[in-house]
Amino acid sequence: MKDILTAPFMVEMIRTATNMYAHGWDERNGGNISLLLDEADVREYLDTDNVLRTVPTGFEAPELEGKYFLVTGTGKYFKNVQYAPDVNLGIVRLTDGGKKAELLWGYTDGGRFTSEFPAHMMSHVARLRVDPENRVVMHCHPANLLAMTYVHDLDERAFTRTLWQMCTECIVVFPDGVNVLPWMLCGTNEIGIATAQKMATARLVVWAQHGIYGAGKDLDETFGLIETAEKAAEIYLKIAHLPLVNTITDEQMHLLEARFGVKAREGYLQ
Ligand code: 2HA
Ligand code: ZN
Repeated sequence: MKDILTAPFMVEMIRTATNMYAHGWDERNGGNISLLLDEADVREYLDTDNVLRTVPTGFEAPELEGKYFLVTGTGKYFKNVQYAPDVNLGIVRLTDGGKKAELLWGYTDGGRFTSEFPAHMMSHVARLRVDPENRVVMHCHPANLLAMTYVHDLDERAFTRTLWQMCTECIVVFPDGVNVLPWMLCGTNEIGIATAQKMATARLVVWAQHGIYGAGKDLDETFGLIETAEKAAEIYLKIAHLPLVNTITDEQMHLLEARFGVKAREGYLQ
């Protein structure tokens, strides 16, 4: 059996959490990540018959039966992941139609998966339905996107169009746009269901006055997705109080669509 701390998925997870902390997106215990693992990869590092503990999830997700996830722990600080991955991260396998999570590695202080586990698992289900390649769900609290939800209309088309207009790359990186949930109580199945519904049509879901969810096929791509939206929100906050002299027009957006082979969300451009 190989050392799990050398597994590419583990190394990438640790680097990503560290980088997110460095970006200021994950103060204290803020944020959480879940990464869907291939069983064959897990078996290179763990005896998958050795279940350490079984934890009820409080929801059902039959589509995820038998699936393995590397997940950040509840109450854990991204800042500390690199120094004690086995305390701050865990590998679980969902069983009993998703109602139970079997711990195979990690959470060595007796901890458990993130309080946002419902939103993560339900979002995995939603994204896998539209993209079988999806592996990552990532949540964090980037300051500019968060700030934007205090001063910008939360209408999804309006919010998306503003972000697209802030950097030329945006429509190329997230042509599916950004969906938005109003403020809701976090950590609940209700916000999990609502997030998953929004994930059916976009890989980015803003939680107003809280943060953002991103989904993607690997950690790098998902990080980059949030990074691009956050950069756009930063530009918005720099210019929102100034007279607007120039913008990226819809005509120019159509040129970007053609040049980069992407299709903007239906009805979002004129
Ligand atoms: O505590 O970010 O949404 C982690 C969170 C909750
Ligand atoms: Zn949060």
